[in-house]
Amino acid sequence: MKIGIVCYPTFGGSGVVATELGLELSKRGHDIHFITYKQPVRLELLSKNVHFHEVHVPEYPLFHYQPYELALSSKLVDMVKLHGIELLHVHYAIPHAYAAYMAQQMLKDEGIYVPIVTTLHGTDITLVGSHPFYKPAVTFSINKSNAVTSVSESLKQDTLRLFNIKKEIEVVPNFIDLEKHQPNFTDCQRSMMALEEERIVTHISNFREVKNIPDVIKVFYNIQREIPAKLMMVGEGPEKEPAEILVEELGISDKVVFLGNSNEIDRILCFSDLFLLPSETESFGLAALEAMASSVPVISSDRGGLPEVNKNGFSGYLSPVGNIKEMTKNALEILKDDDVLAQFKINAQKQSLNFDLHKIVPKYEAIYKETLADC
Ligand code: GMT
Repeated sequence: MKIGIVCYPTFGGSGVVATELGLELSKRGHDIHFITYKQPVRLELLSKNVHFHEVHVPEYPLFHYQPYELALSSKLVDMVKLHGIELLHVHYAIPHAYAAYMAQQMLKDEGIYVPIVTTLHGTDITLVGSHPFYKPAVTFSINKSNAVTSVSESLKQDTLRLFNIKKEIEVVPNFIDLEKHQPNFTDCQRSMMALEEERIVTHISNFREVKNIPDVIKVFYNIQREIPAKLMMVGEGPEKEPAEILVEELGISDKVVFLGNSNEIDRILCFSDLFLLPSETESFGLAALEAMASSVPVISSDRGGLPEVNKNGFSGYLSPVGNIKEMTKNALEILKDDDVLAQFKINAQKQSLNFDLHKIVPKYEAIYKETLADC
């Protein structure tokens, strides 16, 4: 199939999932066209059947806001015609599903029909999309998509609760390429980061408010009072600076390393002992899955789709949002004892097998085939 993928090309989970999906589909013989404003971060290598088409939005002083949706829908029309793209898979309702619908209508006028598959990732529904300013457009775009998927059962239920949805929503969980997380393939340089006796605790995110960054630091603060430990903070975002200040105030600057955005997540996870994700909500928690695939147990909140990913008492522990005391207790239970840690590491990796890309990607392929057959 010739598939156009529209996503946010940034470090966010939706862009990562869309990119990994496109790459795997290309390996399975499909012709993949990424259409977005920048080359997606994990799309390092373009190949015979992986293409990238950049959406340009010319700066014009008359426009207070440059009309990205317009530029995107025009680009979609051009690319569908030029490359014979048969189906558009858009990740994130705003504005991708909306722009795709406009492209579909424009193409219809020229006698071309291109169906749209929309994947909901979470923030487009729970945090942004349900805002009254966007709600009518999001509801419309979802209902007009030919097929709709969500990355967890929890997100599906949120979508049905928050919007008037008339379309069937199929849950297709996020996935992981387990080969990329094989310790044998990674050059694990633990000694560069910590002393032999120190446990390494890691947090990876885009440092937005929803991630509850202060809770990451508070839990780590409690951990390092009990056992030797280091904290790796990976990512960039608005909450990073306040986090650096909090670390300074707590007097633990020598134990916390801010690494910024990284394309070498597997290398960092390779020397990590525990992953912290105390978010206010997560529709899925891809970062937690990546940690587990690298045999890193997870201490997370119990919100959204996290209980579908992290199994309490097996791959890590779940706690109510903000319960620093319980998160600390559980983290120490895992970290204090070598044998307990070793068992949780095995379990975490085992749990990640449920999300093996070889199991999940065929589900998208089946949805594409069904959608095309229905047109
Ligand atoms: O979590 C973020 O801030 C990024 C966001 C995104 O839009 O990329 O992530 C969302 O989609 C990911 C991929 O499906 C999920 O793993 C994240 O849980 C979800 N984030 C939230 O729901 C807050």
